[in-house]
Amino acid sequence: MTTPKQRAVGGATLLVAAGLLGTLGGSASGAVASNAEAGTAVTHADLSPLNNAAAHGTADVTVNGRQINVSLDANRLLKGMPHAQHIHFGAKARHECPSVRDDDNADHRLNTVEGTPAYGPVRVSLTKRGDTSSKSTLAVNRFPKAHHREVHYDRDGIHVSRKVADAIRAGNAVVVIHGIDYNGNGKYDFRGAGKSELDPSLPAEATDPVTCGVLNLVSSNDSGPESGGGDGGTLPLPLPLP
Ligand SMILES: [Cu+2]
Repeated sequence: MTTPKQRAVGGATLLVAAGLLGTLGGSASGAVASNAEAGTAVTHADLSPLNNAAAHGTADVTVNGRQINVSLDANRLLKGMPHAQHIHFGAKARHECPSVRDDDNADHRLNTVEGTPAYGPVRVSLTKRGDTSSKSTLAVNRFPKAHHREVHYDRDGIHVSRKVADAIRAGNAVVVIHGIDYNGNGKYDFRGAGKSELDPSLPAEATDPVTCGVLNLVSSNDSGPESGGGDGGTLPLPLPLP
């Protein structure tokens, strides 16, 4: 019988071993993918308001290899309207939510593009059905509507690229929900803030970000080379488990 403490010690030793292998076996990285897909990582985001909105919520994303399960709850959104929601990531982004300092044109609102240096481009569209790639960034008809000003969203088995899976595991991905009623008239309209910078046929109110949170790692049962940075090759590890 293995106690939790023993397992924890074993895991720590494993990390050290994997780190060494990562240093020594740098050239053996070709077959890492199968290892990288072995573990499960649980991540969580607290969604905070943007653009002086009241919207907030939580998002939980579990990564299994290149598949993710997403559970998202948000409230105080614009009632009855669809809200685009995505996982954003950019290798050169800051991996955080934007602040007033990102308001490049000083118009006192953050549009989606102004937030990009903070959270990067759309990588996963959290649609209710069908495509979940960045092609569905503005697939208005397939995003949840905020009945009672709330969104409760669950979707399992969303396929993502290895890069995106790794970014989520590393705590570098950001959940963003869009759609904000600046002028408080209960709908998305052009009088609120003009045209969207993403699609001039849409009001900016439909695409500006309303709440945002970074997905942070909660737990992971990854083992082997993946824990050491994913560069350890496929050599069998000497397992120093008790
Ligand atoms: Cu987005």
